[in-house]
Amino acid sequence: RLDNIALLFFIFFFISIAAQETEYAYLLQNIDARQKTSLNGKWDIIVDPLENGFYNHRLQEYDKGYFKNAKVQSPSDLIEYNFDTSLQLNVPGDWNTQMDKLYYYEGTLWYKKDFAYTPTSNQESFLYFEAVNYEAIVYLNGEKLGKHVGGYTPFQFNVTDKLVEGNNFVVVKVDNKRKKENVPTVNQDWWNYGGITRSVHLINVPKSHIEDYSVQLEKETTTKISGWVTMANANNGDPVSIEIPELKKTVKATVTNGKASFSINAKPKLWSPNSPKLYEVIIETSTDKVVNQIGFRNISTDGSKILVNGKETFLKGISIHEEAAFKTGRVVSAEECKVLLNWAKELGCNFLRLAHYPHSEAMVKEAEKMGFLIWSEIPVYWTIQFENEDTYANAENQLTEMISRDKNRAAVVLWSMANETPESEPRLSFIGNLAKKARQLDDTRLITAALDTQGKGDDGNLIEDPLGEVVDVIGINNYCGWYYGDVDSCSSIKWASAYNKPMIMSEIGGGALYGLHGDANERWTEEYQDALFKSNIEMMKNIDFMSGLSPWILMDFRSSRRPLRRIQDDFNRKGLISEQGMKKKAFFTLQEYYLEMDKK
Ligand code: GCB
Repeated sequence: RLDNIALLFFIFFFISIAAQETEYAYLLQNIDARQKTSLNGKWDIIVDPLENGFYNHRLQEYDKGYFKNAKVQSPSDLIEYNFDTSLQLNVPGDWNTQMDKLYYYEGTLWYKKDFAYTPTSNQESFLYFEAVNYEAIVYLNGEKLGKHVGGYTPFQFNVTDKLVEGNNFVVVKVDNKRKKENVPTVNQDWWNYGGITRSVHLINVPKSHIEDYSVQLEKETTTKISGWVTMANANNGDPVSIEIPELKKTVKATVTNGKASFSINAKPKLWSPNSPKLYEVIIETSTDKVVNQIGFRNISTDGSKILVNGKETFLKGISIHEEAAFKTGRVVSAEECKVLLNWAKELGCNFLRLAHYPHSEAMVKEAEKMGFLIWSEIPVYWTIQFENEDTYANAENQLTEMISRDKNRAAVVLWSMANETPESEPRLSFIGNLAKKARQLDDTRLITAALDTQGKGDDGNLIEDPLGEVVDVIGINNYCGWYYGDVDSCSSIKWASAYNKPMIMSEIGGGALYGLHGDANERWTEEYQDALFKSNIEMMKNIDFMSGLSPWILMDFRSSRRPLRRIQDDFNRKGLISEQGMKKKAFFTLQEYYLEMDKK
């Protein structure tokens, strides 16, 4: 019996350690509107390929790591690191494009930042990271706060009891080593930019504060706005008011067990690509008040059609990686997002596939203001470990954080579970479970995944992957004229589907080096890419169940899979625009196709 008790104790002990390691709170919403201090700017860094600041020489995690930020007290002291005299990097930003020596670096790098803090009574403080690629272990004043895994979603720590009056320091161990069990796994066709790639904030909220909220049109209606607000440190019966001044609506709700639910009958002007109307929504309690700009729209399907606010809408899109034009590297500002978005507008798009991971909140918000419908994706990419439970937990966590952050964004209409995954039973249940989770968290949007697994029917390609059963909208990536088939052969390819569901051609494309001209059958020329687009457009015109497309890709982007000298030079050249902002011929071909559609 004693053994059993000891065993139980150990199990409990390990569960609580595991929970400490990986459990983070809900995400504060719309942090732009919160009182906060920016921790952006120069951070001191130490490059640590051997993880010397984390493990001792016996490779055990030890308590005198670099996170202690120790200083020499007397001349005889031996301390073999010093943040104060170290190199610096900008946050937000990837390390690869900030320092030549770090261009190919994948491993551990330590970041440190000092900041001043003055405590206020009845307040709580959160350290909020918009994204760190890939694994972050965060320490405050030498003490571990926790760990976050996944390179593209936000996370936060409640640091109220850990801040001190005056000087504080935060240290982050960032590790972007690729691992088989990770999401994404070891191979990916984009650059594994490491670092604190998005902004860091210290956010102050009242002790009794609004944690999270959802304000959306109820599924299948356009006149009923409903949702919920969750509160920290609130009492049962506390009042919450939800106000939409422009609609002259205010509803009162009360908190029960930390949550208040509400619904409002209203006739909002609906958000749509042609009229991206946002309303100011004010949520207020006796202690806290938050403001958000929220749009109301409905998204649904009818057979193979996609309906926005009940109206059939063809998704004229483009795929985008979140890389900055001209300087390359990760985007770090709304301005850099706008450069990409303006090009998509010029192309005639009403839709964006934000591939292959959740893009920054700035990207989503700017796109929303401009009227783009958005496909948002988690990096379940190619052959990840579908049989590994930890891999699943990781993917589900990234999905949860993506939905938590963007659930109030009308622009987001599709949650994508995966890209180009190979057919198998474990993969079907893995992605099936993700889809189930997504629907639990948000039943208003459509679920999709990009597939490259079509088979052959009597008369051409046949979409019959069993994953088609799971999703609401089927994405198809297809590279006729590039990875298979002659360019000329594409136009006559026929498609059929085993599912009566909308299909989005989520990728077609081919590479071209801007300024390289030649014959239409000469690879890497603009003429080849252009001919490929023309032939694929002819093919797509014949697919009557197609309801959108997002060719690959708006702009050339860095990828370590693309070494060909003088052509690729570490860039995937399938962009319609070069990384220096030069438009290739195919840009205008796709633009013309979209213009033509508008005339119909
Ligand atoms: C794909 C992938 C995308 C690649 C692209 C390519 O199918 O989804 O991530 O970059 O092909 O260029 O090969």
